Amino acid sequence: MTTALMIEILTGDITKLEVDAIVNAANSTLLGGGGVDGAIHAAAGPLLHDYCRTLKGCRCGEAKLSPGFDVPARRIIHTVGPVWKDGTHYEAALLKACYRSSFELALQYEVRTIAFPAISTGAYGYPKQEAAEIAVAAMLEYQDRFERIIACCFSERDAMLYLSTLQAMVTIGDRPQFIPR
Ligand code: AR6
Repeated sequence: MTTALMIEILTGDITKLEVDAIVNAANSTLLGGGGVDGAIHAAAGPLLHDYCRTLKGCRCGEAKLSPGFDVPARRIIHTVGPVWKDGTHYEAALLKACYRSSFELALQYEVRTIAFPAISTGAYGYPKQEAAEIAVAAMLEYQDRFERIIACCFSERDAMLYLSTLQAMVTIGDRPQFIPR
């Protein structure tokens, strides 16, 4: 039996996506920073910063929710990825926890369409291939409970990495289960 995957791989700016929720790769203060966090705060406007103050930070691997304010997404799920050290500091478990916490929070708020950036793979230095494997595994685990799960990559190269990772993970024997959308 072949089932359609609910996972889409896009290249682009996550702040532009019209989905129920976008995920932010934040830091533990939740008060903004560079990378995708900076882009989300810039696009959502100063009310996001004010709101995030009330959240009182977030621990690595956990997630907190805010409204989308001026971004098209209705909600923003802020999660804090691990800083890559050498792979022996629970980085993989923490990165998995980011995806799971974000999905669980999304389910609590009846989010049906959700987009993720490649958490931890920028300033936090997580190796991209390993991070993509963790991201895709979590997306496959939750795909039945969402209408759309978007992996929003910031470069074509990152998108190709996600695509090959997804294809490798859903190939049963030599029969690919990946259905491009
Ligand atoms: N849309 C989608 N993806 C993006 C965008 C965007 N607009 N901008 C960057 N990326 P990073 P981290 C990609 O550094 O590694 C911040 O300062 C980027 O190419 O944003 O989790 C926070 O405040 C990369 O693939 O997040 C923290 O201090 C991915 O998003 C720290 O950086 C993640 O890169 C978090 O570091």
